[in-house]
Amino acid sequence: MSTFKALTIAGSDSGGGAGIQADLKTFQELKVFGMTAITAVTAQNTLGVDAVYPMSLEAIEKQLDAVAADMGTDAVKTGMLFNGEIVELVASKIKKYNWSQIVVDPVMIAKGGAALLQKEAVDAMRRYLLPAATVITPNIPEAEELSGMKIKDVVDMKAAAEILYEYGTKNIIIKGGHGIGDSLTDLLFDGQKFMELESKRLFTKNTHGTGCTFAAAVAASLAKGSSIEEAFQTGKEFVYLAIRKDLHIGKGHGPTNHWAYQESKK
Ligand code: PXL
Repeated sequence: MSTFKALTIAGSDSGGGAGIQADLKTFQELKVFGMTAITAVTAQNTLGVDAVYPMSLEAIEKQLDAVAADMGTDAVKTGMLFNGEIVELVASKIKKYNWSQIVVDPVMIAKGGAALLQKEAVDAMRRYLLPAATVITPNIPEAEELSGMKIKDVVDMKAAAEILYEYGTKNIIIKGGHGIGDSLTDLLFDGQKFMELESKRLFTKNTHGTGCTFAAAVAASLAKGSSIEEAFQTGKEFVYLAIRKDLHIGKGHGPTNHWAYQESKK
């Protein structure tokens, strides 16, 4: 059996629900060997982010070079990149090492409002990272910021996906979790056709790290050779179950349940 590998380039969440920690847990559950390049260390729990400590560009570069020099990877997932210089560095390394299967989760703001990407870095993301991406996975507020348009419904989500496609990303997945109503639609656009996955909306406060977890599941699936449609379905199912079987940890927005997906397969 061959071993598939994925590299996450993201921030560390001391609370274990989002960021690097969510990515590694998700890779592990999907039987993909996880590697990391940490862009920032956050001090946080389910109540919020207390502090953010970005790593130096040199430290990030050394991590990426070390993984590339010896191990290589079948997929890359990017999460919290914090500033424009880090965005540019990551885009240049993806190109240099000819990495493919690139999942860009354009993380911008934590639930409590802490900035995980500086405002001026959004432009760098559009310019450098989107053209390198196999798929980007914004939620509705992130898709609004990147596309420059307001999104109220699925028709708007489709229009925003078409705008984002023009930035050179091969596939766009806009997640509908920030919408309203009892059901929600996640949307995939590959430049030609749309695929919609609908589900019941789950009402719980324990949704910390859902975006990271979704993108990590997509990256793990692509690492294993799945099509983008299959990866989209796996990501959706993984996160749906992780929210439905939530763990009730901490007093605020708790983490999701990363082992629910595998338990459902037993
Ligand atoms: O879910 C977005 C996110 C990504 N990365 C890190 C985070 C968060 C949200 O809090 O802390 C490190």
